[in-house]
Amino acid sequence: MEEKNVKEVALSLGSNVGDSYQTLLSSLKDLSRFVDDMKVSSFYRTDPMDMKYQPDFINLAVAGKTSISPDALLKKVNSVEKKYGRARAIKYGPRTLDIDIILFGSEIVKRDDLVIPHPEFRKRLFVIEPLAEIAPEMKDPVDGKEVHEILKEARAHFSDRIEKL
Ligand code: PH2
Ligand code: MG
Ligand code: MG
Repeated sequence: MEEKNVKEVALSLGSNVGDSYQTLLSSLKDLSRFVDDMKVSSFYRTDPMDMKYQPDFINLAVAGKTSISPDALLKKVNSVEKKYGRARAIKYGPRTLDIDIILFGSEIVKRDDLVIPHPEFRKRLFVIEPLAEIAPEMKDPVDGKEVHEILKEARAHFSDRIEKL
């Protein structure tokens, strides 16, 4: 593996249908097959955002290294979502497993099927709070801010409940 092609990636995982805790725990094993030096945050119970009237979510973050492309990573995380029977009838609605790519090294991707950095992560405490636990110094390539700074700003603006399990 060529060192220069290794990128640091951040993923956000969430579930609010079925046995969310078990689904998330089990999906981490799948992720560890293609995310190297994987770090896993605490699990958090979080208020649903965007679509309020749905069950609470369990969210966590994963950080690690990879030498595959953003597209290859997207395919792999999509296949893990599918393995746990992901059905997504409604945008922002309930799901058995959602795995979002939040950051991918310094890459900026803007396509219909993939946007990196994740377009909404800066206002989602359920993404930033867990990520700050395991990768506080990871940088948002758009403005160079580090995750701990993004968290400080998000805490000043948002108060959605997130509770460490
Ligand atoms: N995911 C959404 C919409 N709203 N709210 C919480 N708390 N956690 C999520 O993972 C989440 C959400 C769409 O992906
Ligand atoms: Mg998603
Ligand atoms: Mg999502």
